Amino acid sequence: MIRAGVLLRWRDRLPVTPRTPALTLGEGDTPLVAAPTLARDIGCAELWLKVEGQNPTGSFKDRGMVVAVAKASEAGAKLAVCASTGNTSASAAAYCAAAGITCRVVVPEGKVALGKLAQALAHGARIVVLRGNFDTALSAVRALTARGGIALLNSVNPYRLEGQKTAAFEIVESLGGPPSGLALPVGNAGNISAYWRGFVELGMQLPIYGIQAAGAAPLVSGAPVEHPETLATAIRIGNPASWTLAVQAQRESGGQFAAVPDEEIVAAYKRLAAEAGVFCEPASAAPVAGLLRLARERPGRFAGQRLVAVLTGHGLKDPQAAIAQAPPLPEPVPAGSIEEALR
Ligand code: AN7
Repeated sequence: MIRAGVLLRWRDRLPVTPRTPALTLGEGDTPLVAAPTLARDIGCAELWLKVEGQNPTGSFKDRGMVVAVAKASEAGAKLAVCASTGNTSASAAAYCAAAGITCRVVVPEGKVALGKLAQALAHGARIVVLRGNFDTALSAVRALTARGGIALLNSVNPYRLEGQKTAAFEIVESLGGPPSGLALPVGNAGNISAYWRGFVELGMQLPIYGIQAAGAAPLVSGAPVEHPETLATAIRIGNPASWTLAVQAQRESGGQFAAVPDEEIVAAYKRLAAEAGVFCEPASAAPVAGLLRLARERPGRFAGQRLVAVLTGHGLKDPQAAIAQAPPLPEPVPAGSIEEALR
């Protein structure tokens, strides 16, 4: 089967014109995978994992990036830039490569998962490592691109959210209707805003649970966090660009923001891989940790419900996190001892 991609499949719901290039790397159409043991502990009837790590560059960013880069190309852009905790830069680099646009990415020093940097480099983007965190990097590229001539590929680019809303359409299509509720990790808050827009466009209302890491939870505390910290580096963001839209999504959907400590993110990360067979990056386990926590705080609240957790990025994005959580490799054994070693 040839994968149509987001622009072709959802063209009637996207800002596509006859001059928009038919760009695709086969993004979208990601699976919903059942997680029965986690559903049991959350106390819901069904938990479905929307496995966004199966997008071409391994994260949900591809849905919006294909639209943003196609529109930049349509407008004649030659150079594009983004600030990123990693996944945006990998996605931007790949789509810019395919569209023939030069790409530059700005990442905060130290805290970007290696798989993501490797991708951006492989796709030919030049990386600028900025002293400071993601919030500093985003302000810098926003100021730079405001002067014109360079396309900005962060989710403050409205085409990004347009593309990302297609995940909501797919979920409704796959389940044959809206789920009872949806949980997702929140960093810069673009994705929660995009999902909400998707459901609203379908005339559907359901609670959206926006889960943040406890060390980077400005939407839970209601104030920016100057020094965000979490092992879920993708969502190590202290001042989300789409703050207002995210609060609107939470309020109008009847949902909630919640914070989960890193230990609970890691526990959910391990369970997703070991019990559901889905290896995601740490940030992507936050919504499952969040649902488990909300269920513990008010037992029975999800009874009978059909929930969806959005697993935003693939586990291979952050091999260091995976290795840090795994037991050490055992000593090598001679071939003659294999039977004993495998027992
Ligand atoms: C795996 O790549 O911000 O709330 O620069 O990579 O829409 O920001 C990544 C964010 C969740 C949060 N899960 O989404 C970036 C970046 C993963 C992510 C989020 C990100 P938003």
